[in-house]
Amino acid sequence: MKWKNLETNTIHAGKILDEQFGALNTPIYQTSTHVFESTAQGGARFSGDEQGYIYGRLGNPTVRELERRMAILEGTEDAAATGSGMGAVSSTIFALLKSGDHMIASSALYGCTYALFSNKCKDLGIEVSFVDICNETAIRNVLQENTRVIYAETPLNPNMICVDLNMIAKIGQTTGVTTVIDNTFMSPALQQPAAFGIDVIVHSATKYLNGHGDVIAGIICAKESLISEIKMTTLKNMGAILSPHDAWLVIRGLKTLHLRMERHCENAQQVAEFLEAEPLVKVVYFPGLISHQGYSLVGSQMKAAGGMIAFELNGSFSDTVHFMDTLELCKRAVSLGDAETLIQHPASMTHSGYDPETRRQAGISDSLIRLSVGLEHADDIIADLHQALEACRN
Ligand code: LCS
Repeated sequence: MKWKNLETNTIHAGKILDEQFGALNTPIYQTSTHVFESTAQGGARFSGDEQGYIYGRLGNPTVRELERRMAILEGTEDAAATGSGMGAVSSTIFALLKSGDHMIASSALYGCTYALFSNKCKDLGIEVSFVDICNETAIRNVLQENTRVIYAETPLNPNMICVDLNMIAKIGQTTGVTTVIDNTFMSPALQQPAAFGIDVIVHSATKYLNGHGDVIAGIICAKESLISEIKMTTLKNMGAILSPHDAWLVIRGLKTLHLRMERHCENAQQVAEFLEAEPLVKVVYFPGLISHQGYSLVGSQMKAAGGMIAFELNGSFSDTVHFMDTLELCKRAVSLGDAETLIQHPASMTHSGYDPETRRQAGISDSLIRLSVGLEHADDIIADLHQALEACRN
């Protein structure tokens, strides 16, 4: 059942009722396989004549509940849960593309997605054009007969550039190319790409969806036929499936998604305004600032600006390192979307897989710092940033 408001859906929608015991919380079906009543039943499940569970890699009731919940939250027909965000990206891409096909992707992307597209896709004979994905002409200029996929994140990891979903969807719809958006930085609480006509939404559920820094997981949301194809091909045969326990942790996280996102957004707005007013900070990239490229999309495409900020210091690389090493509350860690404020240096960490020149062209400078603003009191986060900036002034 689906309710009118997302706040209710994050808690209730897609829940599979426990008819036997009436458990409020979804049980963790921690089982690798399912018993058939008869040989004939086993055969009927394999042939598809009878619905039912077979083996954990092909489906699990707890994982299924997460999938149902995410399909409702993203507004797609169905969803498939994966063992990581990269499992979602790779299972999608290899279901949609084969040797000889062409894909258009954003030049800035999460580092491992970029590595997958630039290395493994190439090895497998899939051609990828990396472009400025905000530029409609640049996209149209590289469209080919064999283009099958347009792929982007919005906001882009790590430089926070926002991509116009209407523009991407329109190109996909007029050319028949499948559009894929990684919605990790926003979550469906702030942005629902399917509502703009995007075909496939992928997530690292490790981040905001789970929100507690205790699971690695991914989700693919799309129409039923594509999800079924992904499940029967790349997911089943390449095996990037999610465990029942991890699915349960993400379901638990989802119940507070809307509340957590509200606080992430409020805190990030305050932190971004503080950083922008700081003389030692050269530039702040945050969609909630009027100076930001994506500001006009807040309120139209995005319900709010989110909890992620990127910024650069006025100073050398060693000043950046000194600033980061002086922080006490903000934790030096990759990942994002957790209760704790996390800070990282993309050029040496998440995006170190780029060659330096390509990275620079993708708008990821050596002095860029990325902050995932947590759920602590905003004043404490700002005080920590302030004391670390003071240390750089001395
Ligand atoms: N998509 C985006 C936008 C991501 O930021 C990440 C991970 C992934 C996909 C992959 O998800 P995973 O397999 O890790 O669940 N991003 C990370 C980051 O920025 N820091 O550490 C991981």
